[in-house]
Amino acid sequence: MDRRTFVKQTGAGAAAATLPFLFSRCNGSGDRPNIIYIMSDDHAFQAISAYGSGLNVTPNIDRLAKEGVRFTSSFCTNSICAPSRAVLLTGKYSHKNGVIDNREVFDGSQQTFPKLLRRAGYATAMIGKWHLKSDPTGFDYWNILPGQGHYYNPDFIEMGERKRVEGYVTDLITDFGLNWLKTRPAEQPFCLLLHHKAPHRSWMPAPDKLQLYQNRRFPLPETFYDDYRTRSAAASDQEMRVADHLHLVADLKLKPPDDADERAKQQWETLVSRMNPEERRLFEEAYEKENRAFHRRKPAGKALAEWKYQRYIKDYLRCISSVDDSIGRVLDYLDASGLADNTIVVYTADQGFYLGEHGWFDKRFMYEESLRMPLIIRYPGEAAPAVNENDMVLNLDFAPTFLDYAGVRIPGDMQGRSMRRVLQGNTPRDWRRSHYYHYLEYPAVHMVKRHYGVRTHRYTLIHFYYDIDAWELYDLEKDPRQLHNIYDTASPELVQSLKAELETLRKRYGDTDEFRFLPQDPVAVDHLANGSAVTLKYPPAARYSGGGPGALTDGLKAPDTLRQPADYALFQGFESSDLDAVIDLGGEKRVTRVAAGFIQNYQDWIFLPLSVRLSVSRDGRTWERAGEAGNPVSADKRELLKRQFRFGRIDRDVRYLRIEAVNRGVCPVNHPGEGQKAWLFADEIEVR
Ligand code: SGN
Ligand code: CA
Repeated sequence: MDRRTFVKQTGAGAAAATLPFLFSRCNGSGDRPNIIYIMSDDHAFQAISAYGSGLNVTPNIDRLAKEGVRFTSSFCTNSICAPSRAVLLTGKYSHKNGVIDNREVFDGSQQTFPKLLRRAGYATAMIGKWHLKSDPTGFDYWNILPGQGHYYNPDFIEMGERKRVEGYVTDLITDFGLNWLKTRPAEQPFCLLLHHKAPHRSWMPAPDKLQLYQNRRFPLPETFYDDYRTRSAAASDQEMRVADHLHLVADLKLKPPDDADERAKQQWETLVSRMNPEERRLFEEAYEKENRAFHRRKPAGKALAEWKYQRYIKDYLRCISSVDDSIGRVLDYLDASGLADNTIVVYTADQGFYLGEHGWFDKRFMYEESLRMPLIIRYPGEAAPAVNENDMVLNLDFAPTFLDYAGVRIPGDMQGRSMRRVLQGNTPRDWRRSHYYHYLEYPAVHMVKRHYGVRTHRYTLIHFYYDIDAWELYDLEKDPRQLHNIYDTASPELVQSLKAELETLRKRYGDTDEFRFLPQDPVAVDHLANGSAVTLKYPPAARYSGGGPGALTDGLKAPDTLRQPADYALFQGFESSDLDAVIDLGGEKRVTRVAAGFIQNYQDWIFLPLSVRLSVSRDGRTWERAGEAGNPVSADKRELLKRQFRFGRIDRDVRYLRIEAVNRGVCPVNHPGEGQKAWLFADEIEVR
């Protein structure tokens, strides 16, 4: 029996009184509202003109802000993509929904608000960036980007079927969204999640946006040259500085000159690989003049850092311009179709982002720029236009809010709270005055250490842990840019009360210490090269030096099975360069066997060497090949694994050994770091 016949049989009047859902249609007063939730990826509030930054103009987002409620105290609970999305769906913190970092797979069998809405009669759809690894559940229709997705001519997975689609990602997501709105079952209220990939790294603008900002010079953020002086090592040890960690080719579109090395050229090819010839021509042309000037001037030091900032911010804002256009198209459609009045439109991002503040790009930290999300909600029926500066709202609150509007009971295990009364301008007296945050993806790309903390209207208290034990405290009233950590100078009463609040929140939300770090003990090994001098042709990266030059022969090695996430303290890491090591045994010794250990960790861009070669010598001048080993393990293998490359039956009296392990150079095709520098991580070299 379908809904209509059921209503007829029970009698329209009686059903209306007891079963109001059965009467929902998408227009007209008294109906349950439709929901369009638009979320972009990494859109900083600093890059929305309604938020007053002055960087760019976003007329369509501004229009939404003028007609809706714009929040300035909207925060995420874990500032990174997949976790934020899991919080949105479940209304639960990361430690409850399982997606503590970008590496986890979302358990799609758990309770989510789209499932509950669908059960209550909503038509539901999910279009765009998903990033939760498992297939979407709870949607009548889904069409998602695999992983991070591509900007140009991307693949989409539509209801399980993967295909390449011609066009620019932001436009395509909008097309698919509008198409679904036009073809959805008209008798049901609907909930559409429209998730843009833009403006995520590597910030590739659409063909029609490439000329924007060509001759503009953006002012450097005040804190661009922050020296992190008062803060813990977490702030200085990250790897997300514009000056040092943005890649000239892969991120900043500096096409290598014709005489550049093959690797650099390969990076460029990877960047433009999905474009058709016309797109590629427009793209290369747009940057050509500036790129030529760069190669001529070869900027260094501050000039280089500032060049990088300009290129970064322009491409970022160009991507946002397409997102803004997309929002205009959605709003126009709602007007034209008469849906505007009864549709809740949300615009937000999965978290905040650094636009050069503190010298950074990316997110993750509990500092303001990445903690705060832009949030605008328009619902003409119930929410008068306003700017809400006071009420702390969280991405945890979306699920209960949508359920509340749909008249669905909010499950007791959801940890957020409905914002409905806040939107009505009638905030409950007991609305939160502090909130809890926990970031867990470390060690990993960008190397932001694990931390949790509490933010009140005035203070942020943060505890960094795992391979560090450090506290930071900021007075946001006196120090809104968070340059002065006052943890050591603040009054003990203040610190005590914030710590007590933090503990209360941890208890309330059921967060535990189970994710705390216990380093794996190294294994001691005794062998002939123990303590021998090692000369490296290419130096290891400072951060992954294994604690010093002797790391390859210090008699300590990692256990054979490594735990995820890996503790890299024992390894020497080489970024795109080979390991080429000469070991001096200090005198001739009889050598029979040699083993060299390496690891692969797909998600951290670390791969086993393509091959390992062993040579031996008595005098350090004439060398004899003593063995060569290829690598049978595919670079696509995702598990963290360790492999010993072994050489036997050497049986020679030698003083010197040379190990050459070939780094694959760049991450393979279809890897998230496709075309960018690959890492090689070496463990102890055991000689017997
Ligand atoms: C990629 C990016 C990082 C980014 C993460 C997570 N590098 O690894 O800069 O922090 O994604 O982003 S990239 O060179 O591959 O683009 S998230 O939005 O998915 O969380
Ligand atoms: Ca993001």
